[in-house]
Amino acid sequence: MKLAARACAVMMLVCLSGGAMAQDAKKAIEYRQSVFKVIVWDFGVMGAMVKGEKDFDAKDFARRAERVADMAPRIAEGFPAGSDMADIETRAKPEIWSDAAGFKQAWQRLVDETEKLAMVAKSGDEAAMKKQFAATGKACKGCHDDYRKPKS
Ligand code: ASC
Repeated sequence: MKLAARACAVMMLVCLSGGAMAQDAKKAIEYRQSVFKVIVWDFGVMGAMVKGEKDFDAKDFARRAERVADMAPRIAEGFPAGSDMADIETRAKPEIWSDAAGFKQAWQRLVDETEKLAMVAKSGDEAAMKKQFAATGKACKGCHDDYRKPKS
């Protein structure tokens, strides 16, 4: 192959793989944002019950706690390497990738607290459920404080 043709082929491959990576990053961003939306759907209703804005329904609370515990482990999958590079504006801080160990720890804390919430909710003990809901909210907030940019 002539040098020019070879250079052209290499350039095309670079562009194609770059496009595929951007596509993967976009999919990961859509995935993680969807997971957070699904979590907030249930966590919001539970919060309204805890705050007394909505009647406390222990059974419904437990059903939602199960859902949240099922979603939380998925979060980490939504932040693969390179998904900070997409040309898409998000509130994800670069520390998610530069401090991957810290991010993993904060995420694991959420997973643990949501599991505990689902467990406690099975008891139907309203006070215990409210207490563990607060602990779970703290795990949400802990990660947001360190790894999420404030709303602009
Ligand atoms: C929510 C919600 C969060 C957390 C956080 C807890 O209901 O949407 O992000 O709780 O505010 O402090």
